[in-house]
Amino acid sequence: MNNSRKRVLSGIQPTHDSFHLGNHLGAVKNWVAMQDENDSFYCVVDLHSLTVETDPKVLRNRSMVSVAQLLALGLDPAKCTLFLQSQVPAHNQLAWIMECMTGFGEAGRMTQFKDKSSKNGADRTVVGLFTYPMLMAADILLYQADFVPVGEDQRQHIELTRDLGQRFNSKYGQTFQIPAPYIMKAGAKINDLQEPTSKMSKSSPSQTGVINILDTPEVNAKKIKSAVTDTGREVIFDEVSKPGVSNLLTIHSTISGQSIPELEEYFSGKGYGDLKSSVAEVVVDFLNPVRVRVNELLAEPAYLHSVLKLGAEKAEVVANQTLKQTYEALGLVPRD
Ligand code: AQP
Repeated sequence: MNNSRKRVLSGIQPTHDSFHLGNHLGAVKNWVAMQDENDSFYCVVDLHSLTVETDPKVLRNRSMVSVAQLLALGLDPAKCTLFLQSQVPAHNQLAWIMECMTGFGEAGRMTQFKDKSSKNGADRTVVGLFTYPMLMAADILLYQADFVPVGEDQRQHIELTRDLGQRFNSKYGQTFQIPAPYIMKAGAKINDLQEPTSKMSKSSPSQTGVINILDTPEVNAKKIKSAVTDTGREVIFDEVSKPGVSNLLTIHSTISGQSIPELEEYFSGKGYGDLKSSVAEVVVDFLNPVRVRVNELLAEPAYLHSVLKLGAEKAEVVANQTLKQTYEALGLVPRD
């Protein structure tokens, strides 16, 4: 292996029957772009998804659908290591160490925890949601990752991971690489089509503003054509006064590769209806072959399992090495 290659780690939760366009444009698109030049580890973080109670059959199915989507979106097991988090036990083992390094107040300040727990109320919020960022820190630090490609919403969790890694290194000696977030400007936050000031989210109470990768072209085109737009008529990128139009332009630009100024020029003199039709066309053309490929892959479960087995074996070599160093640094007595 070329030693100048950087180590990359990222993960995605199998919390829904389909990923949405925000997951792809904010995260997975960068994973695909980074697999050629870097030593990349990508995992479906099924343990994280246990913070939401799910029927076991549904969870198993969603994990496999997630893997199929990642492959269909362009991850290549010959170029990256693709695995399921639960198949590499070192994640849970390092998570406990991270929990013992994190202050209670520090964990309570995580905005994702505050948002989700305030929506559900204390009695329906599990402790796992509180410790979620420490498991995420373990996911990242185990692989000595240089970069973590994520959407903007995950920036705070990466900051915590950096703090925990630095804290450990300064107390117990150099053990962890300190990772940097890798957040592309374009696509870092795709917003809900009906509420264009909130992020598109799998757990959004209404799915009418969420473009699911596995929905039919008709459903997705209809959602885009019903997107909320703004006052005025001009197609101009301005996130403050035109959040709906700006979100549609971002979606178009990140998929078509045309820059925002090019698109503004193209749509000058045209209306919001033209913009929506064009976005619908670009999105549907992009998603159609992905959906077909996902269905082909799901018809080959043995292949999907073989990809995951190989991925877990490769991941475990790196993860176990880091865990061993961590235990030694802490003074835990080795068995052999
Ligand atoms: N709207 C978004 N725009 C850009 N990036 C996004 N991501 C999520 N939503 C957007 C990025 O997708 C990656 C995987 O996300 P995840 O499923 O692990 O977690 P999430 O952020 O919790 O995704 P959701 O859709 O919001 O799920 P729920 O509703 O279950 O919490 C991450 O890199 C994330 O930044």
